[in-house]
Amino acid sequence: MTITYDNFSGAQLQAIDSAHHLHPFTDHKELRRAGARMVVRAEGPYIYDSEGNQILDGMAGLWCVNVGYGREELARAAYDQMKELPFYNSFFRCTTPTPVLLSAKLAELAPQNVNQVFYGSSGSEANDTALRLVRHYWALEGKPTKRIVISRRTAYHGSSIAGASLGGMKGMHGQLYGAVPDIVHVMPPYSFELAMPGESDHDFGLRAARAVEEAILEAGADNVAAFIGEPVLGAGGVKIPPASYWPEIQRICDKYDVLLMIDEVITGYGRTGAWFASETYGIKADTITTAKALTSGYQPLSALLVGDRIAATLIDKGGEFYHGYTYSGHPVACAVALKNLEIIEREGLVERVKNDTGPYFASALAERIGSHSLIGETRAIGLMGAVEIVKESGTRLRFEAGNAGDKVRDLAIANGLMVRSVDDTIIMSPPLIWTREHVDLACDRLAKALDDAEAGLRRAG
Ligand code: PXG
Repeated sequence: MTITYDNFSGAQLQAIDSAHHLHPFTDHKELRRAGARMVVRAEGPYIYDSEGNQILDGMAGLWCVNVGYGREELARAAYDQMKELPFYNSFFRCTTPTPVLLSAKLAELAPQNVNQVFYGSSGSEANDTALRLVRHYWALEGKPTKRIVISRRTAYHGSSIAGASLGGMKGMHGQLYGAVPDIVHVMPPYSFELAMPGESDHDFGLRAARAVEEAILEAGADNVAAFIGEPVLGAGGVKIPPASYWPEIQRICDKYDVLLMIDEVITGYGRTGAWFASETYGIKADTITTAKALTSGYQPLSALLVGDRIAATLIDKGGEFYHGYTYSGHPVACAVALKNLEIIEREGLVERVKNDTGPYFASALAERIGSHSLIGETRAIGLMGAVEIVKESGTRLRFEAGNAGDKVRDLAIANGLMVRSVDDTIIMSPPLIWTREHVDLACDRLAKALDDAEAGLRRAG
């Protein structure tokens, strides 16, 4: 059965989409040739397309729908708030109740030294705020030369000019035509490709962290404002750092008085089995960027969580901070966030990921996917995971054609599992409501996709 939306068929909507809609991160000519998949509704852990296919959503929308789809309570929270007060701004000494209450809740959930919140509508906006804030902090402290931010290659920090500049995506930098100055990029902690033969995970983690120290020494600590990093590199391919990495980064940043900007747009609100991955890795952050799962994607909202050190200077010495967005502290988005956090708490989703589904997901990937002849490595933390596609299992040898990831992804979707591919890495970040049964189903479908892909990949070489 073809599901219709209002009076349009899926095919009609696709045609109109091709005529007028410029999609993000898309080769438009290619999309117009092929047409877009039309997702028309969703329930719990499943999405449904206009062809009537039910697909298990291994990506939680886009790393965000942590409480799953079809939550009446979230719709109700938005509806009630829209009726009461759909919008009022937070400028000019005004405020509204929901961002106030959400700020208190976030201060309660955040690490101890983090107690202030600045709102935006996206992760990109929040990182723009973070960048302005750390540089402003040093200027207010009488150290205006501390401007450089150190980041990592393959990091993703958003798509605004500041976000793309902070990020380490080569293709994006190629189209910046003038990045924000004073941002440098070092190696990411990606042992699967970057560890040397025989190098232990521990030693590799230290080496990757010391690339940050080298960058600080090269620039001069007096010129370095901050290090920015995702606790686990997400869009770059779920690159999980060795246990030795973050403690060494912390030591280095403390030693040279370099602030720590932690980007938890993906890892925030339970993804790694803690409210924030900063806790998972014992990181003492000066700023924590969050968005996505703050509302489980039901409303666009970001919250930059600001540590006491920066906040004290900003408040005591800063005067007016000339920065903010119309929708900073949007009352409806904040109402939905409050209800979403309540659901996560009430259903114990963070604990479930930590104690049950997270460990189960890691072992299921390792045992049931890791044994496949196309797999070089599987890794997971909480409910985010990756599998590396290679020519020979247990090696790093890639297929020359370079599109194995896309092929397996397409076959996974055809088999009823939504995943993402990053080069030849398949990544997953499912809703936190997944049970062991959903993990099993995902493994069945991914294994089938690998089987379906194998002959073609080997033929192409
Ligand atoms: N930081 C991180 C760590 C992110 O993952 C952003 C910032 C930017 O957030 P906004 O809300 O401005 O998009 C993100 C976003 C992908 C993909 O392909 C990932 C993101 C966005 C779009 C696509 O995996 N992450």
